[in-house]
Amino acid sequence: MEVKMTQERRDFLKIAGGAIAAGAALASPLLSAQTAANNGTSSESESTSTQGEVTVHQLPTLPYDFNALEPHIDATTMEIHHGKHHQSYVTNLNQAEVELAKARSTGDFNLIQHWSRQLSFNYGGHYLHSMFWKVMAPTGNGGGGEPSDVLSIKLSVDFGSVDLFRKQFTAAASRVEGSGWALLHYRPSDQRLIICQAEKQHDLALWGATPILGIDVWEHAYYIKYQNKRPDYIQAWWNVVNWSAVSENLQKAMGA
Ligand code: MN3
Repeated sequence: MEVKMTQERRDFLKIAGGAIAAGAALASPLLSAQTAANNGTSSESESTSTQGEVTVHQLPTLPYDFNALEPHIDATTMEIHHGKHHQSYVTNLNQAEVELAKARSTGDFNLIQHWSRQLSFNYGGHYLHSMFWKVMAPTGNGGGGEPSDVLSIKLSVDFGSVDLFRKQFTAAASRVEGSGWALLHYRPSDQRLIICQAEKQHDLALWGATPILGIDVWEHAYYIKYQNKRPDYIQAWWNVVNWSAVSENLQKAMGA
């Protein structure tokens, strides 16, 4: 991997570092995306180097211990899910970024379909898992219970009631075909919340809508404890939903 550090890049990092130190509370995938976007105009002149800046994505730290979500989600599942599955999305995402930069350097775009797909799949995995860890918390210590008043009102307006929201979300999660997610999104075009499914990490994704809550229903998320009983896992999962994190996600998505 050859990534040359330009003066422009060094200057940018100094500025970005200051902003981060000042407490810019951006989730790591969003920060990475922004860093990449802000660097989109920088370029390298040497033909032997990778072309354009490459973001190095990192596995976020789990905000609680592996056993913190028991008995609803077991420690072994959490350890493998975070340390192996999520890590592999981060590793493969970084590889895709480097390979795409190499393709720009060499002008060889023969594998563009493969690496573009790897970028979508693994960025989807990194983004959704980064959110997933944060929208869960130990039961009775941030997890479970009911949404805040403001979020309850929003859910009631958009779905009829909080109970109807839960029913639709549970049904969507139960019936994802194969591996995927149920996701609650904020859609800015009409300022409402909508529920959708995602297959794998990215298929059926909605453009312009921001996920604020999601449940991973890949078998790796529940099979050790629940085997084929996905509905039991989904019911147990409601006990660890961190509603205040969901409210924060909504505020961010609304630009509030
Ligand atoms: Mn997963």
